Amino acid sequence: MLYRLRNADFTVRVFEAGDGVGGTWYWNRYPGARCDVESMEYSYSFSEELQQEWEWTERYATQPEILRYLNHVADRFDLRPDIQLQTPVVCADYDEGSALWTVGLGDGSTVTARFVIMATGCLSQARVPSFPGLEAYRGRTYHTGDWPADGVDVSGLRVGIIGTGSSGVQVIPLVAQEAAATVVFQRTPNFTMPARNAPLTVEKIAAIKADYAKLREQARWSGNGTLRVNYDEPAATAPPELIQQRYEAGWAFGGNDIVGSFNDLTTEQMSNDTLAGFLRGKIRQIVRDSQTSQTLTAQDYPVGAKRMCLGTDYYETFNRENVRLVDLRGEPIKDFTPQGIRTSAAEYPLEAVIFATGFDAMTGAILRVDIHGRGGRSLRDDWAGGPHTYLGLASAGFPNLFFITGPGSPSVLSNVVVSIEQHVEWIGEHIEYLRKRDLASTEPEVEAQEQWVAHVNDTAARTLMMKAASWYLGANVPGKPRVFMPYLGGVGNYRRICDEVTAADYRGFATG
Ligand code: NA7
Repeated sequence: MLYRLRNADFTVRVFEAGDGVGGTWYWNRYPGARCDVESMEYSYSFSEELQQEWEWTERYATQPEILRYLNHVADRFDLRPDIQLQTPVVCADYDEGSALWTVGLGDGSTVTARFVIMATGCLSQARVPSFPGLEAYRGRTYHTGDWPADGVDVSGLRVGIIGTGSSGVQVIPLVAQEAAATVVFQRTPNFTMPARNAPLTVEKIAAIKADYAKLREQARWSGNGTLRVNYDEPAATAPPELIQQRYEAGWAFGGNDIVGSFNDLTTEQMSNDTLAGFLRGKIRQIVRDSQTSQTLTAQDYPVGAKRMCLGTDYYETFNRENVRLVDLRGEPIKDFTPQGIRTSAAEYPLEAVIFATGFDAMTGAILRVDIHGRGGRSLRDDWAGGPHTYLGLASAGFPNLFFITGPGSPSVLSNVVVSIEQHVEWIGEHIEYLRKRDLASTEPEVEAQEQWVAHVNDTAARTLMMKAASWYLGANVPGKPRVFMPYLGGVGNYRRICDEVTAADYRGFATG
């Protein structure tokens, strides 16, 4: 966004809480942290030189490699002079008279700006649940989303890990290799696909680079922003042999392409059950202890309704002597004691506890900033019952405020780099449009916004996504309203809608 606006001759300043660039890839430094979208696709397309120069080394890039990439981008385009690090933004107030925002920074100073763009990320507000007794616990504690920069040595320790989402699935096998004992506290079993990560071959890199522009365009108009193969036929009427063959091929290929095996897996429960059954069968084949296997296969929601995880030796790790799985459904955590964790059935002495407990997703980082718009109205109050946006880009009553991959856009249900670039382009063009016409402000019309919110909800309601207590729905944060936040209509379809809004002179936006 900085690069886009600077190229259009705007004065831009970026404020960043961390002491380096990278966002998610700056904070999530836990062992095993890796992207679940393939590296050649999970990268910027805005510069042909950049995409030709940069050499990804693995099918799925590790956190250190992605962080190196983002630092390279910052240097290559000379972005650092306009990025102010170690500067959290605490509040933003809109003044109707001047049509300017006053942004309050962590050090008490303020800046004014015509436009404020929240590039705050969907998964950047790490969350430690409030367990009784936690403050009295004497061991060490870590959160995967706020990992110490100089690493953590767990060798020889008894380590507890709470949470088995994407982060837990990645960190557990590596901790188990170092720690004396690893106790995994699982509330909801996930579905984990083998990543089948491997070094990228010179031939594969060359083939993609030779065709990069075309492949990027294909991803932009796809369902989820990747080059995944999606078969356009339902599992409901497919012969069992074909179903088995596709799933076996998907399992062997690795990654989450398996959900593209049939076109009704996200909408038809019985079709989804065929995939769930297949995956449970694989887990049972891997995990030797029958109780552990049962706990790992007790999913009570459709595949994909909680984010599918990619792992390397995840299920195999539960065959290790030094790993124990605790089923929190059978024995919930009562509290922390000074020595460890106490469940309703036992006390587990632990020298360190890793919280892989996720984030206040989608809205957490936006609402952490105390934002006041027209007439002093508060965004926190306006969104108390769930986020209200038009296209996930802006909210009525908050002129000249934009969200990159905000709630109500495909965001986390897409290759987020594709979605980020689309929003950056759209916002950049809209701001240029206003400047050209000498317009001081823009904001969604309430009617257009509410129609969009209804459309986002209707689209989700037609799928199986509402059948899980997921962070997509805010269900992981006690008291958070249950509203399905990402837009499920597909990346290409969403792009077309945004382009139509632009072509229709920003239909649904009131400018003045
Ligand atoms: P997730 O996917 O939100 O996973 C968090 C995990 O922590 C999940 O297994 C939760 O169980 C568990 N959790 C959360 N609160 C508790 C409490 N109070 N007690 C026990 N267990 C708890 O976060 P991740 O960091 O793994 O991944 C987030 C995204 O980052 C991921 O989807 C990728 O997009 C990248 P639950 O399922 O809620 O029962």
